[in-house]
Amino acid sequence: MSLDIFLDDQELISRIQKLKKERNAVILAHSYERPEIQDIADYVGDSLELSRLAAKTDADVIVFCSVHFMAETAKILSPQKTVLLPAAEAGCPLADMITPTQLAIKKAEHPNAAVVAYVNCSAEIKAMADVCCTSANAVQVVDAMPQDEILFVPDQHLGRWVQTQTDKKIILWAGCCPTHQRMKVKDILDLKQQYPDAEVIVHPESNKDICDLANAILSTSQMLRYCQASESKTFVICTEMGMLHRLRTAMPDKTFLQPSKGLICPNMKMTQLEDVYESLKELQHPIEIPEPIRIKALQALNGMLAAVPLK
Ligand code: CIZ
Repeated sequence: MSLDIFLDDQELISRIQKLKKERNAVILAHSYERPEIQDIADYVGDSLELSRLAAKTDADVIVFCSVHFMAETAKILSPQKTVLLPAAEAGCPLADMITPTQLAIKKAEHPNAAVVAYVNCSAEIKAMADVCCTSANAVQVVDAMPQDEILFVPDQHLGRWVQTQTDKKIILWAGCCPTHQRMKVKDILDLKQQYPDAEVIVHPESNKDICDLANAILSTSQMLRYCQASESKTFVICTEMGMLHRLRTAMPDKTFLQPSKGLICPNMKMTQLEDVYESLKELQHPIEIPEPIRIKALQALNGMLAAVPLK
């Protein structure tokens, strides 16, 4: 272990800034990351927004403060760049709920179905899909497919919500995000009693009973825009608690609350300032994807952009 990790935060931040210049690096942070990581990032956003920024930037090194599948998505889009995941162990339980073998079996059971893969999955699963989607564009992507049957992987709750918005037949995969599953109806109703004017904003990875309480069901990037446009002053935000820092930073005059004593994704909280510093200093941990898998995964991501061009 390097003695550098005993540096105080101010010293760490100034060394991170210096190394960033020397390496010609850019720091990206997902909206679920710790506040201090969001604050040092060049950009904060959802996984696809950040990956697209990574592809556009002139930086040689992308420090992607997030979980493994997100940094992998950036590498799929930018193979020539060095993409680093500061906390090597930061994974995603939802992404781990589907393996290539399991998907191959399910595809054989439903030969006429198009496979639509939520971006929260590994490069191998993206490579086996017909197209990818995000929580912001899942309905449009599904509707754009020529097939009437859709095998939607790996999040059952996003798939179930898409089913309420489309005439296509959605075949669900049994995956879920353990963090979103922790929310309780009673906690939201208690907050609503305390703040009757608050709007309840729910992420579509949530259970149906939580979605049923929502004023709006939105991805993280949509939440930001919705709260900015809304005349409401108070919001109950039903997604990982890092999003509250993002919303409070963008709208200091509005109030953002969380049910269930705060929802924390342990993987998203793994990245600390020390990890970002070590990552830039030692160029660790680089993401590598075998080229045949990367090319196929890229086709699925490009398929999504062709179906629903990003604004
Ligand atoms: O893809 C993302 O960034 C996630 C996990 C959620 C969202 O709604 O943006």
